[in-house]
Amino acid sequence: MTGEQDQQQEYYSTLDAHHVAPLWGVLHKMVPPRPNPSSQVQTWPYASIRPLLMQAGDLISAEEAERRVLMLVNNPTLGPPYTTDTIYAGLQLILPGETAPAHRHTAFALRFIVEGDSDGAFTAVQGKKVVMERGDVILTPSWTWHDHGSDSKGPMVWLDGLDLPVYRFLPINFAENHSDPRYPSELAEGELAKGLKFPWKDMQTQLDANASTTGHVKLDYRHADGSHLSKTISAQAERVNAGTSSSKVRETLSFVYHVYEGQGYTTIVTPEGEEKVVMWMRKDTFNVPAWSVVSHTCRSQSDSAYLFAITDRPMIEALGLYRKEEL
Ligand code: GTQ
Repeated sequence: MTGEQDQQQEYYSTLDAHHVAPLWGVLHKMVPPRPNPSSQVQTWPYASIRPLLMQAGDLISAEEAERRVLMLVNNPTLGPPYTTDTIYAGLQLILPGETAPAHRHTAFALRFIVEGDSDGAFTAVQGKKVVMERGDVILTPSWTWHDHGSDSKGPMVWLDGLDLPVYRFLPINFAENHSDPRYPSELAEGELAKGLKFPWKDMQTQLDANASTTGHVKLDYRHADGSHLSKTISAQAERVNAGTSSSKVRETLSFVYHVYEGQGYTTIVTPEGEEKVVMWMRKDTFNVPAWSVVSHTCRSQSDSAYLFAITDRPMIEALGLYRKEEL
């Protein structure tokens, strides 16, 4: 070692004790030339997750668990609550006759119904009992009391999407349990459920009406006043026409995708240039790290594919960080 290196080593070894560190060793990691999400592309095929959920159904009640959820975890780089860098997602199971007791929290939640009869499973949101059907999106806005229940005949499964990773950065989530398992509620349908429930049939009607010869339609879920579903996370739905691929796009957004209907694959090229091809079928879930190039392909020659995705668009736009590139 030269005398100069010795001096540097000695200097660095003194810094820890003063709680300082040299930026010059890590500048390009702190201020990278392009986005560098920590999450990796991962898939949660429903065929492998559903049996695990049903096992959980045998092992623990919804009441005991409070929320009987298998979190979708982005291992190995990130643990819970990360499904992708900014979004938490989990698959929640409610069995006939069960109640997931009422609570409220600062975190915002949206749910996409994956499986279940349309005859009696509900989420009660601040006094409004909203019945859930496959493909519906149900919101539980920040700090609203909510419990889930089911008087239906079979299991009910939905995908939870929450902004929990935000509270790692802003550690100011509050939560409270209600004194009773159920918060008093009355059935809310049609107009009364507006703003809390976004029925799949309405979304599919819009997607189908917009289906063009280009083969790909993407629509954001919006409130009646045009605003996103929440200030943090929101959702979109896409139709990929039979036998076609969507054009390659990258955005500064992270996604958790869920396949409502169809068979195909999504090609994802991460910002580091790694290409992953996710093969999917109905009810599968996968994530897309921010600034990845994405293209979906519907493999069927006769039936279109429909994809749902949770995104962090509201917060990214609000922070002025939204960018899009068409390739
Ligand atoms: O249903 O309230 O997946 O509070 C994680 C946290 C669901 C819920 C989750 C929650 C909920």
